[in-house]
Amino acid sequence: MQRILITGALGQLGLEFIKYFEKSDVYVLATDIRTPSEKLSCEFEKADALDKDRLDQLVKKYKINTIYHLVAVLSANGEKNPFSSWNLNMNSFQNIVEISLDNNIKKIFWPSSIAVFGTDSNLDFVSQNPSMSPETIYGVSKLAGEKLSSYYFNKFGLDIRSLRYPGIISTDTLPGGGTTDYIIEMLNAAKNKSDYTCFLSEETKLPMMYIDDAIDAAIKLMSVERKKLTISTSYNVTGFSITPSELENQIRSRGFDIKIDYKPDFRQKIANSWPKKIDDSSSIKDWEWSCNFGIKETLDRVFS
Ligand code: AKB
Repeated sequence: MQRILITGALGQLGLEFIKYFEKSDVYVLATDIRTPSEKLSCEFEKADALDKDRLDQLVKKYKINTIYHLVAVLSANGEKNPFSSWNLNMNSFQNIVEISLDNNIKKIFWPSSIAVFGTDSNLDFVSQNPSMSPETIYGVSKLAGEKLSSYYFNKFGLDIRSLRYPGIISTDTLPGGGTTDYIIEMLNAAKNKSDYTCFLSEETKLPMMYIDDAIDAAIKLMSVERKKLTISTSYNVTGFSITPSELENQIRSRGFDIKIDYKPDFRQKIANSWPKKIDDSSSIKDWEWSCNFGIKETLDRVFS
């Protein structure tokens, strides 16, 4: 039986993984530095991912054999304090690696991001393995984690699996401190019939993915035989690409008449260094990834 530890469980992805696992036959221990605002459907322990001893005790106590390590300071928040962001992103990663080696953890899921690319990467259509020069501390830490994942696999056989997530769209569970957050803010503004000021310019195209596809992709990647995986860093995945003005048009075509202004801030520079479109053919080939939610399906779900 899978006995899963989720770190950073109260974040956007964590809460959705908990919902997903509720329907399946696995044991889940959720951990976070925060306290849940309502009762979760699984066991919860408050834990700081920088506290290696505490995590190690929990892994032993709950006989964990699989870890979803989701703790991270995202791109925009990361720029406010690069040193503490690096510390959290990398040292929590290293803690999970050491604990996994000590406790014979079978598999780890660790999300990477489109933030690993940079203006050297042919941003119009980013391939799986282009030249990469991330411009945020978040991107630098994700790229370092990718390289370490490959190193630990080759050195110790440690099975870390990873996806380079684009912006993830969920309106029930909110992200925090990302550059792609505008899409969720604009959708929620439409739902709440309130005005919205977008922090990116109208024409900023970025790749996005509906939350169900994000969860589905991780579960698929985690369930495939390791020998099928040709990439030991992180796989490109994508749903669809969209600009704020295209999203605004889509929202209007569904009858929402909200006022949207554009006032790009420091996050514009981050977005300018990120891909417009992603080539996810390696994921399609290696583990039969397919996306179910385009913009239409995503908006049908968001506004249902
Ligand atoms: C962010 O905007 O920082 C994240 C990401 C794309 O990794 N949503």
